[in-house]
This record gives sequence, structure tokens and C-alpha cells, in this order.
Amino acid sequence: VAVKNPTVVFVLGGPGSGKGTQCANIVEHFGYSHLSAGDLLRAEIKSGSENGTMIQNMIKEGKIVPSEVTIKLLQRAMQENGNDKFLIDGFPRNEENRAAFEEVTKIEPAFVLFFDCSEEEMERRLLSRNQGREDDNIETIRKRFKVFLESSLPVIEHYTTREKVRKIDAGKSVEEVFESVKAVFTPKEE
Ligand code: UP5
Ligand code: MG
Repeated sequence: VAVKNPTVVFVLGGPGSGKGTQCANIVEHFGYSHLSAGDLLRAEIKSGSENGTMIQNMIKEGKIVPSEVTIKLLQRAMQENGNDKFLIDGFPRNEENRAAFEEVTKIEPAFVLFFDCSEEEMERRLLSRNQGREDDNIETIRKRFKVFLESSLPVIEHYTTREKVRKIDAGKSVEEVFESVKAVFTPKEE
């Protein structure tokens, strides 16, 4: 049964900034469920859905899949899950994604975790990931960086204005980054 007003944290950051890696740690320590928009889209390709080919082509070009497709997948995943707190990883990626999600779900994020990392470091990580992702080649990586700067950073600016962004220095080791993440999720003593 779907929970009515779930707590949602958007986990944003450039390609290879460590969103998926850190979400796994947060799930283990803080009881959230992890929904990666990219993973849901890749599963949709594999399932042989009628949108599969379109999604595959967009991912290969580093482009942003139409909001309605991604939002449907996220809504379905939240409904099927039943937890009352979610990490939404890699979404919203542009202002249109953000506005459409708000409009359709009426959900506002509790806060936004932003993994800040240099392109040089992100490129190094993506080129050595070796998990067979069709978008982990230098041409597509460059396109993903461009889309991140042009379309996704404005979403972070939107939430910065609303004091919802918790910025993490994501250029350090996995362990060091998680120390900073923990501080964000641990309630402060008065
Ligand atoms: N690694 C992680 N942390 C490290 C650290 N601190 N030090 C050293 N190495 C570290 O990490 C990437 C690699 O780096 C791994 O090998 C990891 O071990 C290592 P990961 O945790 O996977 O980083 P992440 O930020 O999750 O990188 P990812 O490649 O998943 O980010 P993207 O945002 O590019 O990918 P996503 O899957 O979200 O989207 C892919 C595509 O789907 C998009 O380009 C787009 O075409 C499409 N999409 C949409 O259209 N709409 C959406 O809403 C979502 C996606
Ligand atoms: Mg990821």
C-alpha cells in the first residue's frame, strides 16, 4: 500500500559523482529506500517496454528522457515499495522534470543532497567503472557533463534559493564522503 506523504530526498550531482555509491550507504544506516531514476530507466529498456528503444537512444546520447516516462516509473516504484522515506537518485535533471514531479505527485523534497565533484575526477571514475554501461564512453560522458551543467545545475540553484541544498565535497574517498553525508542525516543535538 502506498504511503500518503512520504519523505523524499533528491540526490543530485554530476555523472560519476557517487550518487549510487552513497545511496547504498544511506540505505544501510538510515532506513531509506533507494530509487535511482537511471536504474529504473535501464530496467525499462531490459523489460522490452514499448518505450525501451526511445529510452536507450536518449541515454546513449546523454539526453534527458521525457518527464512523464520517468515520473511514472518513480511513482510506481514508490507505490510498490511501501516505505515512507525515499532517496530519489539522479532526478530531477532539469527544471521541467522538477516542476512536473511537483505537479503530478504534490511531493516537495525534505532536502536535496548535492554531490559536488570536479569533472576531471568524475571522468576518471566513469572511465574505470567497467560495468558495461552504454553511456560510459568518452563521447557520451562529455555530452552528459554538458547536459548536467546546462540543465541540471539550474535545479540545484532553484533549491539553493529555498535553502534546501546540502552540499557535499564528493571528490574525496568513499569513506570520507560518507562521513559528510552522515552528518546531514543525523539529527543535531540542541
Ligand atoms: N566511486 C564512487 N564514489 C567514489 C569515490 N568517493 N572515490 C572513488 N571512486 C568512487 O560512482 C561512479 C563510479 O565511481 C563507480 O565505479 C564507483 O565505484 C566510483 P556511482 O556511485 O555509480 O556514481 P553516480 O553519481 O551514481 O554515477 P552515474 O553514472 O550513475 O550518474 P549519472 O547521473 O550519469 O547516471 P544516471 O544513471 O543517473 O543517468 C543515466 C542517464 O539516464 C542520463 O544521462 C539520462 O540520459 C538518463 N536519465 C534521464 O533521462 N532522466 C532521469 O531522471 C535519470 C536518468
Ligand atoms: Mg548512478
